[in-house]
Amino acid sequence: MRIDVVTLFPEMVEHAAAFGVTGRALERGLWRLGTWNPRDFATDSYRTVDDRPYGGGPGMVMLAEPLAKALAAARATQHDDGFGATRTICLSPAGAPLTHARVAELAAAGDGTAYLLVAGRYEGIDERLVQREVDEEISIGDFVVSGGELPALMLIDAIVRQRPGVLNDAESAVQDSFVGGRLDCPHYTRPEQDAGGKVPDVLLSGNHAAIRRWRLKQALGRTWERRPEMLRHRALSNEETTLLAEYQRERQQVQQ
Ligand code: 9WO
Repeated sequence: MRIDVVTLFPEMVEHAAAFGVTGRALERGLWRLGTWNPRDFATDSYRTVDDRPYGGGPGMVMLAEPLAKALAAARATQHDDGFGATRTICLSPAGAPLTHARVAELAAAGDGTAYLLVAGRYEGIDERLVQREVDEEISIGDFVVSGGELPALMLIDAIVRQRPGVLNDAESAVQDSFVGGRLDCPHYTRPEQDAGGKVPDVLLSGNHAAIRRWRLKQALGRTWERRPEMLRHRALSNEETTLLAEYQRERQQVQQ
């Protein structure tokens, strides 16, 4: 898989992607990153990439032409490198909300797939560029940030960590919790006792069946407390129903 990003701040994307799981996967050749600066495609001596909005108002709008040229150069390179089926995605609060299912769908593409992400700056991008060149708009949440780079990096991280061979076994296990439509259980490490209290006894018991049940119960209980709508979207197994009922009963006892 190859991911290209059109951005006024290519170093920001390259630097952030070089850390941790995404960086290790880059080094191992499990994906490739390209960045394209629209400023390099501006034709005037000032290398202008923005202009004032028609209709007036504050701020500046990204010019369509340097963006279109950057996108064309990125697609040509993707094609020359043997990547087909490019999908162009713009990061915008007006896009479709990103979900685990959406990430899984994007990550399930073949090795020969390339994505082209557009990260805007200023007040926005000329709408004609979006209409002509962008296949889909994705939002990572109902808030506004200063540019599309951080949302693009979040999308990249979420996709790359789902690619085959990227996570080791331990890392993969953590991820399974959200895939299962519930939140993760609480985690503890040394020391057994600190100012915040004691580690739950069951985790020190060595009883792996009891530990698994406790973790599943905590995960279901937290999901019920914090994100009840997640539980309405899936059926619970008999074991899960029993564990959640136990959690709810214990919670009631604490409150009385
Ligand atoms: C901003 C905006 C606000 C309301 C409705 C639609 C909107 N689109 C954009 C937009 O595309 N903005 C560009 C990228 C230029 C300004 C900074 N940008 C941006 C992207 N801010 N916040 C995001 C973003 C992207 C994905 N998920 C959450 C926020």
